[in-house]
Amino acid sequence: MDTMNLQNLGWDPWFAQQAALEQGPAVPARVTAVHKEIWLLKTEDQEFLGEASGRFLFNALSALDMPAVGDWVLARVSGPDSPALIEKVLARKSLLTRRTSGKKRDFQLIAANVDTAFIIQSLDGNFNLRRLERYLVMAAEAKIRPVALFSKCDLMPEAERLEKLAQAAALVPGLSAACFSNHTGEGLPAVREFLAPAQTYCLLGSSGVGKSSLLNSLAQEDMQKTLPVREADSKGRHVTTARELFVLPGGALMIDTPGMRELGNMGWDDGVAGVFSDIETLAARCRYADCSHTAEEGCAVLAAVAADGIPAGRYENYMKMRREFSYQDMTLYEKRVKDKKFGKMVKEVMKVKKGR
Ligand SMILES: Nc1nc2c(ncn2[C@@H]2O[C@H](COP(=O)(O)OP(=O)(O)OP(=O)(O)O)[C@@H](O)[C@H]2O)c(=O)[nH]1
Ligand SMILES: [Mg+2]
Ligand SMILES: [Zn+2]
Repeated sequence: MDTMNLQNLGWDPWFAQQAALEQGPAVPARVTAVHKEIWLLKTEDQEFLGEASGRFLFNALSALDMPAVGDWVLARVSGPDSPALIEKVLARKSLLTRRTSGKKRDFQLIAANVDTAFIIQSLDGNFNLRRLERYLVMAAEAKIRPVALFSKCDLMPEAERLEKLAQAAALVPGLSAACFSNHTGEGLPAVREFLAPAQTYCLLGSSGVGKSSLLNSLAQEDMQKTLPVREADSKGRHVTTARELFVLPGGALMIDTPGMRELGNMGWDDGVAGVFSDIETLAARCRYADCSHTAEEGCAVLAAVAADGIPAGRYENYMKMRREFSYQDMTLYEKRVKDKKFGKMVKEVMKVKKGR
């Protein structure tokens, strides 16, 4: 298997070791786009379509097992007119997911094998530290280096920009953050500094913040379509509808994604613990081990909020994510019971009221 030329696409010993254990004619390729049940695959010198082999589908247990943008797969290429058959997804170095809010405890795949996430907010009304925290949690959970980028700095006076940048950088010690403008080009050299050849980057953020515009700026050509935001509320129009991987002129690999409508349904674990390490550290000092940090005596978290050691907004966001998480993590059965109990309670309260 000649894989020398795959290194420009991010191939490295991690994947090579796995591929070496496989026998047969399947070749490694990187997934650059997903369209329902068809995957666009890339090797150094060609692009081709792939579909999942029957055996692959049979063995796939959940959405997590399907190929995502950025994945390395082994595919059997047959002829020029028929799609290649994807036989295996190589173990990922990282995986960006979000939990879907449906009934099933399911995940939506965002991108695989991403090294760095560019978390983008625009300075024209999209700037929000609580939202940034959520994205930071998402990146931490996936074990991906986050970089906070603030777009449209042409719309904001310098003093205000610096103030916002400082607020963002203060969220997590050592967080890289920068402002830029796709329109004036200001700050773009600083963004380029984060890029390295054969490393994989993912653009994350609300619709309309300028993710595709940044891709185009960095590529110095229009790779992706962009559209103006709605004037009334500066909300984006969800122009980008699919995730796709592009090779930038300098050799960096960039995944553009559709703006996310909301970012609920987070996991707890490493993600939240990392981003809210200040609160988690305090929580260990609460008098009661099962302290809910809402009303208890001797709650170190509440004490810190009262003493302005922790901003109230940060505390509220922490508590909100905690609630979401504990609900998300219940089994479907537990949820039903809880919902039923709640329904019953509502009924009883109504009865009491009527009976009065
Ligand atoms: N003033 C200003 N406008 C910008 C900047 N970057 C992007 N825009 C504008 O913002 C609008 C939205 O940009 P897009 O790049 O399409 O946004 P997106 O994040 O890709 O949005 P979705 O694909 O919907 O998720 C376009 O009209 C851009 O011209 C910037 O730095 N400054
Ligand atoms: Mg876009
Ligand atoms: Zn407490």
